[in-house]
Amino acid sequence: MEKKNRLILALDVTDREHALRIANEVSDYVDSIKVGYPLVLGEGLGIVKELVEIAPVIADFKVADIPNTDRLICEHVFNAGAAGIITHGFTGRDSLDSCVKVANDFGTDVYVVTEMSHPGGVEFFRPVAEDIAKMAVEAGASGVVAPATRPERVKDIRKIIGEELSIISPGVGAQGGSAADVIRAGADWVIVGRSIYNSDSPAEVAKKICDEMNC
Ligand code: O7M
Repeated sequence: MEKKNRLILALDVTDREHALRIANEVSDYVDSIKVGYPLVLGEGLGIVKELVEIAPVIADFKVADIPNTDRLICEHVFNAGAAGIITHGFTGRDSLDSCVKVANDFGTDVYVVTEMSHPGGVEFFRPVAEDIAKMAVEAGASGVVAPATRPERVKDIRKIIGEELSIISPGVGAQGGSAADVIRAGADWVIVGRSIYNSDSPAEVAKKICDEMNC
């Protein structure tokens, strides 16, 4: 993913017109659009083909299955035009290897969730987040997902993964995190949804977040 604005739009709206409107409005300020279950269950995977005309798409299916099922999911997503996919890591190395292999065949990216941003994200993830980050490096993933709500954890995870992998970081705005703080802690991109798509002026909010990160 080309690093220009450091902002990834989390497009968790559920209908096509709304999704395309928001995506078009903020396209100058985002490096990628993250599409997940809310929009794909609402409109089908075909929405990815439309959105890639506006910006590169990362498919957030938090893939978490056996290697064969993971392979099938990744193939569908990349054939639909996504430039990247988000997977879980707790399913183990063989599952992650399966996703990375498909991504390498397509020339696309895999991002692995380490610790989640919501309060419950510490309950089970905290003790294994570092091990998942290590595994992401060993498996040749492109990057990891780490919480903007806990910049100190982003710092910890950056130490483990080094400089080669990217950190994409959700939790800015609606979940309380600060874009500038988490970029300073070592994130490469922030992922922002509600603060942008629920705003009356999505482009203005996106621009403001980009300006904040100019740190
Ligand atoms: O800005 P929000 O809170 O409206 O949206 C944040 C987006 O990031 C939303 O799509 C979540 O599903 C996602 N997300 C988290 O909020 N926390 C996480 O720990 C992980 C993700 C995510 O994108 O995982 C890949």
